[in-house]
Amino acid sequence: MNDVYLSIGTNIGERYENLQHAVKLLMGTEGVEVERISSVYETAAVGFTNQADFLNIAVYVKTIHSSSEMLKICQSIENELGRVREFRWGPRIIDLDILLYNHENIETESLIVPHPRMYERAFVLVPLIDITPTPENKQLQLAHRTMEQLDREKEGVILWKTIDMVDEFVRFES
Ligand code: A4P
Ligand code: MG
Repeated sequence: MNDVYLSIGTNIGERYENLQHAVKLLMGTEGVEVERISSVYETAAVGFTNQADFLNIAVYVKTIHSSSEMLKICQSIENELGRVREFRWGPRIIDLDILLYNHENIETESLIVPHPRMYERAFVLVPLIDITPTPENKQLQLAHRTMEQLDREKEGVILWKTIDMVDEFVRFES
């Protein structure tokens, strides 16, 4: 089994429902086990800043799928939720990014892992740290160390809903 960390973000429509929908689709994917989900954070937009705040979470899954298969699974979930790509870093119903795949460094035309911008982004690191209380590889240790230097509130990351268990996440109604 492979250990994969995903970052999921949304800033259009019913944001919490979008996250739930994406996680339910992940849970329903053969060969994918959703092991942990972070709390939900409301985050100021980074990159193109003139857009609505996001909800962001991180998810830890175990999977039999390769990294390129996982990318396809993420993209098919984005499509299923009706994501339309207007411009880079623009508003989105849902965005699923692969942060880490085992502790591999991957660089293909369609996939770069660790995600190239993850260490600059509190909206990625804060949820990731939630689900990795004891960081067991160098990439996760770097995520923890980087976040220790940052002030999450200054970075525009605010706790929106505490989540302790996967089941609780998919049951909660916003
Ligand atoms: N791709 C390469 N590596 C990966 C990876 N590790 N995971 C390729 C997922 N995809 C990866 O992605 C563009 C291409 O990246 C894909 O074709 C894939 O082959 P996309 O999802 O189509 O487009 P995008 O999301 O607009 O681009 P990108 O570069 O993924 O954007 P970012 O850097 O992820 O930024 N602010 C807040 N607060 N919260 C957010 O969630 N998200 C973004 C998106 C900007 N600002 C945000 C947030
Ligand atoms: Mg993306």
